[in-house]
Amino acid sequence: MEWLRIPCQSPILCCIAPVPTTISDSDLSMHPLVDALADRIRICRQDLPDLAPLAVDPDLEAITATLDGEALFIRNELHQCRGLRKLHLETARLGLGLQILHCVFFPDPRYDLPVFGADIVASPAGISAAIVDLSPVTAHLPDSVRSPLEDLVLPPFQQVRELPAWGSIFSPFVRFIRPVDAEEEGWFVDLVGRYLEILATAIRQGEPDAADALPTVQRHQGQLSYCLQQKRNDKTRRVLEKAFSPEWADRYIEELLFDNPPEP
Ligand code: BLA
Repeated sequence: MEWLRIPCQSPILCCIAPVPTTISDSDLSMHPLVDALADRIRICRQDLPDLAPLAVDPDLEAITATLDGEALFIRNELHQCRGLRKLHLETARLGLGLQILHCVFFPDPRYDLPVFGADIVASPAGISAAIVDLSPVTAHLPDSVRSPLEDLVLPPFQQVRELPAWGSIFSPFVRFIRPVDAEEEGWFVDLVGRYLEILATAIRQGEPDAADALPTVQRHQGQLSYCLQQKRNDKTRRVLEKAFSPEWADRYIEELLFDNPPEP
């Protein structure tokens, strides 16, 4: 078995893929929407105040496997910045041509900020799910976020999908769609860019509360609930279990995807 080290942009990243003999471009290429959205998220992320890389457990940052001769990999990027305790961007190929972009920016509970989340699921049949939200961690979104979201003009996506039951964590501004063509994919990337601009503005305007202040404690609780609800998405777990193993999937979900927020 040969091992291939795929060069990545971030110093904290690496991705080591076991490959049979050679690896072709098509083994590594991603759906254009996955690449375009990852690029847009990285551009927006770069402008966030006090951005710094976050250390990841080496076991979880370099993730690879093969399934039926196909190279599987997960690429993780983790950062922190003012107002956000953990910015996680993951791009992955997980077997049967399944490609995932998973992105969650978790706020520092001392700040009155929502959770930013975006997810794309692509297969050879096309994009099945594209979702973006700024999700509240208390009963309501902060005004600094709700008001500009209300002013957004939404593109006329043709196929809007229904949220699953665990999706009660999302805001009224969640967009869950299946883009029907390249134009709609472009609209989705721009929409995610707008959500991130709104978050960036709120981050710059916000001031932290004390770690033991009641609103901080309530926001910590709210973030915990967000993580618990996300863990009820069986579809994520099933894909990871099949590509790796149930034990590995459990650890990945509990320790990296939706680890409980530390006490503020
Ligand atoms: C659905 N998520 C899915 C599906 C798969 C994954 C295979 C089913 C596709 C479909 O319904 O069309 C898989 N998603 C993953 C995997 C990862 C991932 C393996 O992120 C990570 C390694 N999911 C999130 C986040 C959101 C999210 C942050 O992780 C939203 C902000 C949403 N995914 C989400 C929703 C569905 C979904 C709402 C549809 C679930 C359903 O209809 O039951």
